[in-house]
Amino acid sequence: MSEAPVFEPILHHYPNSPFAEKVRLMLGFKGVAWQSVTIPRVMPKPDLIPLTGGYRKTPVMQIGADIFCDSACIARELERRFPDTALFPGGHGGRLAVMGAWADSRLFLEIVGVVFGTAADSVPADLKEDRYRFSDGMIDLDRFKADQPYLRSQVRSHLFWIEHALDDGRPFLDGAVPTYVDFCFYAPLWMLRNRAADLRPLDDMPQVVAWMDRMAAVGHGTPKDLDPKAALAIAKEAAPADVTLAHPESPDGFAPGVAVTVTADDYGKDAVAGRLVAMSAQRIVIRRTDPVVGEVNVHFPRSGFRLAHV
Ligand SMILES: N[C@@H](CCC(=O)N[C@@H](CS)C(=O)NCC(=O)O)C(=O)O
Repeated sequence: MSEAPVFEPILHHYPNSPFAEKVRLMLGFKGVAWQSVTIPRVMPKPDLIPLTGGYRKTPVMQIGADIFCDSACIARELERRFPDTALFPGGHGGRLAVMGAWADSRLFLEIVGVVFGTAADSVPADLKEDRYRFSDGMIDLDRFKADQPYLRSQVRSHLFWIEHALDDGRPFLDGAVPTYVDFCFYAPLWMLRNRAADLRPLDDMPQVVAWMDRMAAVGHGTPKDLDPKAALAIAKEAAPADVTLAHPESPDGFAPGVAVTVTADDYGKDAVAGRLVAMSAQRIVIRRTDPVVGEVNVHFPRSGFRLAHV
């Protein structure tokens, strides 16, 4: 990628999003100066959609006119731009990515099931409905409520995996210092600890609790609040980066230059349309023009995202 003028990362997020907590801590870990835009937790998100072209999940990172969707893509971009204090220390990137993906999908969704199912009767109607629609019925609080014995058994089973991963006294999951997996595992457990405290899920998990305290101590750094409209103006004034990726490849027959849509394959399946600018085994980059922000690049991970011709 060619180096554009230096912009501080802007995180579009809201306080109690676990995937946002994953990214806030990664920013704190890397000691990166960053700016914070608070977005709504349900649709509509009028100051986010002009940047992403339709992707509405939380969080989204903006750097100038480059927009990074999904915490896995954000992590790789932070590592590329700020390689000191590595999230993926040499030679271990693949293994850490596999473990992180398990926490981002399986562990996250079963903890969502426990947290939202336990709170089903007190969750505001707009949030309940929004999440049901957003996930095509996958996030169904009444079903989660009815399925609590199973969901709690799954979370408990997996909490013991994490408890025992720390048995040799290591302070972090991969050893002496935090790596990408710590942030991925911590985020859903942070949600569980804060929002299902009455269930006392960590009472017999002393090593998990001590590790969580170490992770919380990483902190978020010192973000500066930014007005959403100012973030839109930054994108409009900036030019999207020229992107060249190593290992360009297209097993599915797509080539840079063609018109495509990009869609998450799990939930929040809002298609984003644009012209394919670059792709690799790890990333999809499309260029789109928006009346509010002008030309922007929107970056997605390759894993978990579907490309389609328009
Ligand atoms: N794979 C995505 C998942 C993000 C995700 O599911 N975020 C939740 C909040 S923690 C979300 O988007 N909820 C709906 C919303 O915020 O509109 C990532 O890693 O960033």
